[in-house]
Amino acid sequence: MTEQSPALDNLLTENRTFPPTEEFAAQANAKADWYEKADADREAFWAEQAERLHWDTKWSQVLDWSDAPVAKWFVGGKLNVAYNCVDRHVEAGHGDQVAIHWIGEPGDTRDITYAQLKDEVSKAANALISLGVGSGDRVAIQLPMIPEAIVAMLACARLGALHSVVFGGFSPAALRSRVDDAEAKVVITSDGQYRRGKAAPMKTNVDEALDGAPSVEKVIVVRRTGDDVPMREGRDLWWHELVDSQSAEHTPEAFDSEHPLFILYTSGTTGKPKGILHTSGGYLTQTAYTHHIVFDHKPGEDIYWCTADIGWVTGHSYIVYGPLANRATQVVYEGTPNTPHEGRHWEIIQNNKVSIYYTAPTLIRTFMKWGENIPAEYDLSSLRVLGSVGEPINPEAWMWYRDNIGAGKTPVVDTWWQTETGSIMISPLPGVTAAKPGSAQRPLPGISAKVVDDSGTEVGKGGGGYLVLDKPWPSMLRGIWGDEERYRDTYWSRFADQGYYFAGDGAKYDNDGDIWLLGRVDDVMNVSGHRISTTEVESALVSHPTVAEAAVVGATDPTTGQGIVAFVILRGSAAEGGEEAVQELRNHVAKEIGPIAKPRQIMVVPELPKTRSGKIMRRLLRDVAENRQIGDVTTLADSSVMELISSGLKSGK
Ligand code: 6R9
Repeated sequence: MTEQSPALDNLLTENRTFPPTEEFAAQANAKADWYEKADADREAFWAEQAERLHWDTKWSQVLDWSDAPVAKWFVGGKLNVAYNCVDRHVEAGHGDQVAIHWIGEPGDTRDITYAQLKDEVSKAANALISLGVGSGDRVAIQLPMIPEAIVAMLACARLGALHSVVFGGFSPAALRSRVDDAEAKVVITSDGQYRRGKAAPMKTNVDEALDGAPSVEKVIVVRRTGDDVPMREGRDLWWHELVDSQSAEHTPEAFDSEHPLFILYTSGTTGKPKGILHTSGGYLTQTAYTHHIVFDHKPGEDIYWCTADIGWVTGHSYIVYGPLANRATQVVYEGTPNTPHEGRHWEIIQNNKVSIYYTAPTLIRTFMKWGENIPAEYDLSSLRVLGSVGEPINPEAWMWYRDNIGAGKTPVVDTWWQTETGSIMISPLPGVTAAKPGSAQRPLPGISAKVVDDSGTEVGKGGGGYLVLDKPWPSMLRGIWGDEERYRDTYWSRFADQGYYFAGDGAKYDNDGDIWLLGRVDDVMNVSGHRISTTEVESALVSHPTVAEAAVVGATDPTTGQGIVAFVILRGSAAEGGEEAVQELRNHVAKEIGPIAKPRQIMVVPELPKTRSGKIMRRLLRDVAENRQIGDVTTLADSSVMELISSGLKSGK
């Protein structure tokens, strides 16, 4: 019998652990026995979590999975999502509590209480009604990080209209394809946006995008930068003229638990963007539940800050729906982290006494590159929970985060989830879990995930393979807008026999059975028959003191099938690189995780190509490594990065 090679090799070991302090554990929202309790009766557990919300009509059945893979949660229940996020807090006497401390990039600020938010959302809802928007209609939103973005989303939710939020910087073509696919009736945008200290246009891009768009009847324009913009007669309306004059009275209607809430497009690695569809009751239950236990959030006490853009699912679930359902007071910041200086985030934390901070590894690595002396200048003692999302966090970045931002003692939660999962699925629980740097560790109580091999059989401890979700969960996607076939194909066909949801990520169990995420399976490298994850090699590179960021790809190799090509950004004085530095890094990887993972080639680059949510686009780096024409760059945060990389390499830098 020949031994079957593993779906994914397990190369990196990590022995550091950080158990919670007694003090934290004593006050934690999460309880250790919830895992068992949820396993004993999952539906009863979720029914209990759904009680966090106000239901106008109670459900008659927790889960209907008879039409799998399309789930129905809290069947027969009725609720209004916006009422749950706003009105009920006002009715409970918290109208004067600040919901949003908004901070504009140029330094202007706005504090919005729950009572004010209720008025704003009601007025915006009345404005949309005046334009003929009703239940089931689609509204596209392309706005910077300003309060109107949140108000617009909640106004749609209040009316049972679906929002489709598009990143502020997306090109006209990207906006247009999303508007067309969803057949949006109304588009909400702004005159411009502040980016890196400058006002940049937005409305002109939207005009270009919507030229001849068949579904669009009205465009609402928020004034943000004050720049002159052309307004098209009969189509375009100013937000302040339309919304401000509306009545602040609006009675929310209760919608079915499975009423659609929003569509959010995710590009995936290739092909046409997928319009991920989420519905109401299950989505709000799980976003509220996870925000409560994963961040240990205490309403009225904590100041919460999630740095995501509203155009990313993280902004939907952990700026808008989860936190507002839980009556959070949160910071919303409009701008970039280095405007006007590299301490901006720490200054905001200090001045607003932020206690919970949730950001992405890409930003943490950027902060590392800028140096720990910058956060050291600020008082960050208000922080008590730190979170990470979007990519695997390298153990060294995790340690840096805890040591330099969390004073060496705050819990760090590495939260794994996807646009498709709607909410956090795998994460340590602060106050419960002994944390390990770089590991998302364990599915949350009520959630089930496994690491399986090619045949769908669960791998043992120490084994690597594919991450699957083997049981339905309340905030799961209900489909891809307009394409049910693609929904089944993309997520449910790979392990159809077992009925597992295939997440597209590689993962492994360590010897304690904790889960480690290893990057997208499309990026896995095959070197002489060894299946090596990009994450492990990148983490080994980042653990070298000269490396700020690293991305690795597999490039065709005549002898080994694929060879590992690494792109690295070096720190400070090391930045020049040179042959010696590169040799040292190759040896460092071999020493950390074994000779098989030693990169064939290391290229020193000034930047890496990233999406707007900060994910490295390895596909484009593979094009460079294999000397191909560079592919589609439309979802890059900064499309000039690829030129920068290619020209630097050609000139031998
Ligand atoms: C929330 C979000 C989903 C993909 C996911 C995975 C990667 C997200 C991660 C993580 C390792 C984490 N990802 N969080 N990988 N550890 N904590 O990012 O949604 O933009 O749809 O991306 O992001 O690859 O499959 P989305």
